[in-house]
This record gives sequence, C-alpha cells and structure tokens, in this order.
Amino acid sequence: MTTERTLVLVKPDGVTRGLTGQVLARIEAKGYRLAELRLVHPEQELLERHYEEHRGKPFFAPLVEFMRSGPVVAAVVEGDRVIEGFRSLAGTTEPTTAAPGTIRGDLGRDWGGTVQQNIVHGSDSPESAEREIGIWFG
Ligand code: DAT
Ligand code: MG
Repeated sequence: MTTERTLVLVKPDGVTRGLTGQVLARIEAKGYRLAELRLVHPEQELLERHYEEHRGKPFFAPLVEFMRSGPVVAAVVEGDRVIEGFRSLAGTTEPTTAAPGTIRGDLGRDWGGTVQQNIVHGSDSPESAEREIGIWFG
C-alpha cells in the first residue's frame, strides 16, 4: 500500500510572508491532494506534543516560541509516497543550504541564524504522520 497521508504545516514565517498559496500550489502541482486544511493559532501544549521528539534539545523552547509567533496553516495531504515526496519538495532543514527547486531552498534563508524559520513542516514517517494528524485534526 503506497497511498499515504502526511501532515504539512505552513509555519508562521511562511504565513506572515504570504507564502501559503505558493506552498499549497507546489503541493497541488506535484499531484498531491489536499484532504484537510485549516488556519490555526496553536497553543503551547499542542506544539510541545507536536515537537515531542525534540523535547530537551537546546532549540526546543525557541522553536515552540517561534511556532506561536503567528498563525499556522495545517493541512493533511494525500498521495502515493507523499511522506517522502513532500519531504523532498520541502528540502533539507536549513533553508540557507536547501537545494534550489525546493520550498525551503527557493523561498527561505537564515534571518539572523534562525534555522527554525524554514517555512514548512512535513511528517517524517507513517507513524509520525498519524500521530501529528491526530494532534492537529483529532
Ligand atoms: P525537519 O523540520 O526538517 O524535519 P527536524 O525535525 O530535525 O527538522 O527539526 C524540527 C525543526 O526544528 C526544524 O524544522 C527547525 C528546527 N531545528 C532543527 N534543528 C535545529 C537546530 N540545530 N537549531 C535550531 N533549530 C533547529
Ligand atoms: Mg522533523
């Protein structure tokens, strides 16, 4: 079974910069389907659960604070191998060095050393995807 669902977030930097439409357009242009879509002002507790795997790391608190700095667009995106496919479309974590052609590589950069401002989130495994979809749409 290759048809999957993933959780995509347009982070506050992406929403504030007016990039939501471009991000969604790239997802649709690649052939994936938007199954759910909402604009959210996430609570601290939701974000701490979302980033559970990073709890205890030095960037955890700044990351959660950044994610609360503005609205987030949350989407459930469907398609064959969409988890891997969206991660590929998003590009690597650091926007400065993410490959051109990717969302992070084309639309992002460092703003005073802030790696967390990388425009989008995408789940990294089927287990993460189901867990994260439950958090944002449960
Ligand atoms: P990704 O979003 O590419 O899956 P991740 O899960 O390792 O990356 O980290 C989650 C987010 O945390 C990432 O999008 C940006 C931020 N982040 C990761 N590593 C960081 C670091 N070393 N310093 C600051 N922020 C970091
Ligand atoms: Mg991750």
